[in-house]
Amino acid sequence: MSRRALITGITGQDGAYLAAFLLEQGYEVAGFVRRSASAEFVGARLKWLGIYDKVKLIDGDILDQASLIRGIRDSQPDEIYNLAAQSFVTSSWRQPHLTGDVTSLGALNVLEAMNLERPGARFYQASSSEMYGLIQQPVQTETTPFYPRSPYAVAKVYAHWITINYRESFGLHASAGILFNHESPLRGIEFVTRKVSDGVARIKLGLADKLKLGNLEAERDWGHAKDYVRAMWLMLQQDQPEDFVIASGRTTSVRAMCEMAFSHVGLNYKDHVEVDPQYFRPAEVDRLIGDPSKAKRLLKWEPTISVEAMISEMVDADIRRHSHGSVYG
Ligand code: NAP
Ligand code: G4F
Repeated sequence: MSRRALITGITGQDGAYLAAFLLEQGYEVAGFVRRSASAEFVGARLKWLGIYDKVKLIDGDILDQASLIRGIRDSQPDEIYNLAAQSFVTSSWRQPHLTGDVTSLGALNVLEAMNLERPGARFYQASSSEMYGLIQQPVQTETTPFYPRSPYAVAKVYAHWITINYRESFGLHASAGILFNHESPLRGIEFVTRKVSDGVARIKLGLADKLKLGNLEAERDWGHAKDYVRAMWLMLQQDQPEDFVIASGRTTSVRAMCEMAFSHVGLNYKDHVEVDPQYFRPAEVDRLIGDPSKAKRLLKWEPTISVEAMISEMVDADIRRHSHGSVYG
């Protein structure tokens, strides 16, 4: 009998790639979808990957405890991946309460529902390198202290610790992956890599001439979402639940990432990128770089896609998208 997985946040970047990966492994995959007035746009990423009809979508919101309990009772999952969040850092200053509710208490709601209905299942929490914030060590590991710098990051610290607490209190097989930034052609348009790949495509096609960005000196440890969802699954295949840093071990500035993206289509970023202070953050995370040694050792996980290859893929996908007028094509 095939194993069953339940994903919160299945309509997001990671949810879509994880669903595709689990289907390839022979899982039955279900996911919570919140009600939208624009139903025709829901599941666009799943459609782009050609798996919309292969997953079971369940009405549910991680703020609605009863919907989670019902969804878990009905689908009887062996593995539960909690990916749902208000995940855009900038929005977390504009909607701090909502971010706290969804990103921190949402995780508690999923853990509680699992503990009530399916305590033998395995649980994955989508923790974030944003928790390191004002970094306390030059290279971040599983033991580096957190210093969150946004309402989003503060909420993720709560979700991280409540996962560990439920593991220690109730013996749940609950693991947290501290994932560094990961991107893809399915990345939301508001995040910097996709904003740049989309901007490059528009400029190349003559639809725009300038791209306005914020802090070009920020540095991130970027990887590809396809590689990172594989790590989520590997964590739940371990006998013992544990927490892991998932990163590439290399950091790149926003400026250098722009250079890669523009030069991929023969353009110079200096001719098109303008700094606009409206994109500066009230408190910035200047530099992140993770040490994935533990994941390499215990999970045998390694990233396979370089930041250069990923940015080129994203630019090419956005050029196709603008040429065909489709959302993700
Ligand atoms: P994403 O594209 O923003 O997806 C977020 C998902 O959460 C969407 O499916 C969204 O549904 C869902 N969601 C939001 N509020 C919800 C609610 N109240 N009830 C149910 N679902 C809700 O994020 P992502 O990049 O895939 O990231 C996945 C997870 O990993 C997030 O928790 C994020 O914080 C975390 N993370 C991401 C990265 C990264 O670099 N991507 C790194 C570390 C950690 P709608 O489609 O309806 O909006
Ligand atoms: O792409 P970003 O918005 O990602 P950020 O803030 O690092 O958060 C992402 O990664 C986290 C993992 O560390 C996740 F937990 C989180 O959910 C999300 O997926 O910004 C990256 C950097 C920042 O330093 C920002 O100030 O790019 C800088 N930046 C410069 N100009 C910009 C822009 N960011 C955005 N979004 N837009 C700009 O115009």
